[in-house]
Amino acid sequence: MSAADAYQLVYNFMSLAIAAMGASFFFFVSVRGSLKEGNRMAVTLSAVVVLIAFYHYVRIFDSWVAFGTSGGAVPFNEAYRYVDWLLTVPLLVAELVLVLKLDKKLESTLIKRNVVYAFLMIATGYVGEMTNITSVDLASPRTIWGAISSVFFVLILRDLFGGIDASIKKQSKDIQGIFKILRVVLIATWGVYPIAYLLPAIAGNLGLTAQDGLVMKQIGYTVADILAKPGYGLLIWKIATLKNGSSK
Ligand SMILES: *C/C=C(C)/C=C/C=C(C)/C=C/C1=C(C)CCCC1(C)C
Repeated sequence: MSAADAYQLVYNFMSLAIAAMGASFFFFVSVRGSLKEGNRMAVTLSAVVVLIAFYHYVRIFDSWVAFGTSGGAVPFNEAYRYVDWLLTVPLLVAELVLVLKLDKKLESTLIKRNVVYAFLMIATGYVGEMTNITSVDLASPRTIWGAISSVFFVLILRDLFGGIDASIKKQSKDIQGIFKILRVVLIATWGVYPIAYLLPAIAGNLGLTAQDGLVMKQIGYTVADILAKPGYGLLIWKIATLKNGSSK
């Protein structure tokens, strides 16, 4: 792929992300009013998440354009993504916990603990992201920080899968069904981030160029963000509407 094509491809995905975040913001804001008071919070958080992401994608897009038009002299600012995740990942965890209406004590424990895990996952990942990306050495700082970050990732998944299993079984059949889909979406989309993160470091081992590694990383992060924020928010909304119709 020529450098111009690679630039254009990432540019198009980032542009799509701006559209997806902006459109889903209006959607979540417009549907939240038809939910009962107690079911609204999770959908409100979805709106907040996509609004934060909308703003960051505008900045990400600008930074990509500056990087591309300067022929790489102006570096692309990856920090926008990490600041975005620092804010949105705890909110996404909170959405999932809130929409289930677990008992208050479990709810507050899960939210507090996972906010800390999410913070540590993103912060340690950022340190790794800032290291030399063309290294193919698996013992490089990038992989070591990535591994540390992954420990917190596993702790979050353990809570969202194991920690609330007993409460899920008390929910209606419909909700259990959607919840299963939600968890698959969560693991499939959140799982893309560590893979995308590693691609620049292992591109050489996979027979790809350094440019391919960078392009695939940017597209991986962008597509995962679209699925993990607007896509996930739609499933949360679906659960909230099911809850709306039931007494639980
Ligand atoms: C909307 C943004 C979301 C859901 C972002 C999620 C990000 C992750 C799950 C990132 C995880 C990482 C690892 C598990 C290891 C390597 C470093 C990270 C930060 C990419």
